Amino acid sequence: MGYFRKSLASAVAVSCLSLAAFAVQAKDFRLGLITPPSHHWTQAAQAFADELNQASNGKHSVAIFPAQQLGNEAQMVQQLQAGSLDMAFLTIAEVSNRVPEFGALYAPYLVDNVDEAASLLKTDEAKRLFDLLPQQAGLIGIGYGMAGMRQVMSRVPVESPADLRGKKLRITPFEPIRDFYNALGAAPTPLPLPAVYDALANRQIDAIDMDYDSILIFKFYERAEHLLISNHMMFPMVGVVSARVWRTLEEEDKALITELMQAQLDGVLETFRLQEKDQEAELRALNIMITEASREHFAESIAAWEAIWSEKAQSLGALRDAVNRLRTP
Ligand code: 3HB
Repeated sequence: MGYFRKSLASAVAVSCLSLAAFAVQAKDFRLGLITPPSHHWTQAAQAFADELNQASNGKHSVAIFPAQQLGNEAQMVQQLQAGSLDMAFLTIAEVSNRVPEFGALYAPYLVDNVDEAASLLKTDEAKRLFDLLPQQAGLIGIGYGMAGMRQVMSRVPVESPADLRGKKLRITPFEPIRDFYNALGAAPTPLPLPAVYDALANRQIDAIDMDYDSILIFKFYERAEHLLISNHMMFPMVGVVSARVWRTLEEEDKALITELMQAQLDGVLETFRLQEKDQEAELRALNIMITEASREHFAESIAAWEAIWSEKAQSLGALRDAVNRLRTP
């Protein structure tokens, strides 16, 4: 074989090889979440998908499955553990059921408002919780997002938290919030977000624990006309990748996914931080009854909550220190 034919042959062989390598590395990822297409979390997931596709020159794609299309969060976590789902944006609800240490983020009045919530979720103390995820949940935590502070909307009049005693109150299905409302004497009723509107309309529940954003998106005020502005908890979200899938990725792809997903999650923190006041004003302008409550009104339930969770979630002290640090000028 002459020199030219030889080098042509090897060039063809090399390009076949790199084509094969290219084909092996290219991934069609799937990302699941429970929020509807109009929710900021879903929009951020879609923006991440578009950016990853562009930044990888079309090599990688991410299909987004919103509104529980792949199942509830418990089912999605199972799929992530099995590696049949690649990524998800999860409330800390299901994560804290599996890794109780995350329950510390739901300490009542750990933070006073969305500004503190967003700042706390960027601290090393909050991010250190991610170290537990691979071992205890088979997940890699990429970064935090959040929704707004938690409030209560009720079909029946509520003038103070004491009026919630005996009421069937919808909660996101997770233990820290259940313990908080049990301590208040309410009857916490776990229901995933997509089921809430109908449960209110059918009068299966009396009240709901919710953030301003979802109250507006889902128009819950049509079915519950009393709003108790309590700001009693923050509501973090975490962007995760299946640990099983993560192990198969090239370092370069891990870095790209981390950078692009983190940027979108930071955007979510910022969006919720900036819109909270306007959304409160929007709700105040509606024809609904509004009462306010603060930490003092919940003193007994907070003490009961602390008795349970200071044992289960030992990072609570470190998170409180971090909040105090944020408050010192
Ligand atoms: C919830 O109330 O369960 C929930 C609210 C959100 C996003 C996800 C879950 O804004």
